[in-house]
Amino acid sequence: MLKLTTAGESHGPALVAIVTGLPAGLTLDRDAIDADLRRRQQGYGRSPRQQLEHDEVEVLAGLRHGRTLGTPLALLVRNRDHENWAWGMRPWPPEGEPEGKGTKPVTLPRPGHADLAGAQKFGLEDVRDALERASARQTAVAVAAGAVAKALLGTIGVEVHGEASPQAGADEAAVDAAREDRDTLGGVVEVRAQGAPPGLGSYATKDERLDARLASALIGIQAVKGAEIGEGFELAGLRGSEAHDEIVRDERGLHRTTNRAGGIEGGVSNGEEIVVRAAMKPLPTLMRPLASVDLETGEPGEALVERSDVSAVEALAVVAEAAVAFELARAAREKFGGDALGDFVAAHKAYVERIDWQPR
Ligand code: EPS
Repeated sequence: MLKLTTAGESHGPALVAIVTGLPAGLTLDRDAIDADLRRRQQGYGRSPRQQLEHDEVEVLAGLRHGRTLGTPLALLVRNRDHENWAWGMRPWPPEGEPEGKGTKPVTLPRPGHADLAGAQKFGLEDVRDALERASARQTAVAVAAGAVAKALLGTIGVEVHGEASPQAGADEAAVDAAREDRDTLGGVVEVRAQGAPPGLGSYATKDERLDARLASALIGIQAVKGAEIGEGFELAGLRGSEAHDEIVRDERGLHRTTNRAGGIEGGVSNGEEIVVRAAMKPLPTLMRPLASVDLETGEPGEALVERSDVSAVEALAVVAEAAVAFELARAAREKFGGDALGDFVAAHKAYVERIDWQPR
């Protein structure tokens, strides 16, 4: 089955991803993957780090002349900033280091980051050992994997797109004001998937429920504290007669007159557009730091101040799109199988014919 494993620290040499379970024969487009990597780097309020990085995918295994081999696909995105951190973030102990070139240990954890809990959990004296992996820099390679998932979904007519929600996104004026105040912002993003057939996921267990899986994929992204499927929290305040999507039969088969369920009922896709949202908390690295405690001395102090974003909501839209795409591709691979891409596409075709359904 489709699986993603990633590794990499924010200022280490590179981020890597291994995707297993892809069918053989899927054509990948390097430009399309890089375009998503560039989209992730954009947005108002990003850190100056984004001027240093020019994220591009390198493929190390699983691809031959642009087509997947059905073997593990290994992706790599380099951290250009590693050059500036090499003295502090080398994988091996530095030798012959010039005097004074070590990294000063971080001992003042930031409220809201994984700093304190990470240091306690892993017995770390330098909080940097926790924050480097907890950093959202890791999302770069997850977006590359998401672009691969989108290519697979594209073969069965499924398209996924994420954007910052206009109601709760951080507009430029709000970002400027927050920067002026040395503060940060969060926001809400929305991901929509068109063309997903009914029947992805299942209702039997939480591991199979597509809504639970998408919520987990979204909450699994750094700084996401809430996830919503369809009208989500709003449904709780409606009557049943107002909340559910009536069933009709038209020239495209069985469809709904509304889509408050966000395209998922009982943990299974129902053939309508899949609509999910994620809420991002304000980023925890503050230029005007909150109170903390120095883990070395036990004395009160101010939390670590380090270059960071004021807002990364627009980046989250791309990251959430990738996460949703990966989970939908995983569910589609479960449903339609296929060691060879042709088997996957043929199984999808036979299925939608059997259930007499066409996307809107
Ligand atoms: C991040 C802190 C910042 C962000 C980083 C995520 O790192 P830096 O201090 O190196 O600028 O820029 O995000 C990225 C590097 C990226 O590519 O998205 C954090 O603490 O999560």
